[in-house]
Amino acid sequence: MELTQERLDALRREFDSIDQDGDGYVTEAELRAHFPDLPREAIGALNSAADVDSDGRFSLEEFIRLNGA
Ligand SMILES: [Ca+2]
Ligand SMILES: [Ca+2]
Repeated sequence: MELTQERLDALRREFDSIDQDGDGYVTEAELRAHFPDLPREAIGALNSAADVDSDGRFSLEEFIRLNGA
């Protein structure tokens, strides 16, 4: 699936809204704060699958990849 510019912009906005301290990375704590109803195991699974470079947080690039890039 090819990402349109529009879709990329929407993902970037979503990423920015989850990245509460604005450091350009989404941590597990920020994910949990943004999705309070998500069970802990789901976030753990999400993390291991999507954290490509295993630094324990999401970059925008990883977030975009996670969402179908
Ligand atoms: Ca952050
Ligand atoms: Ca990472």
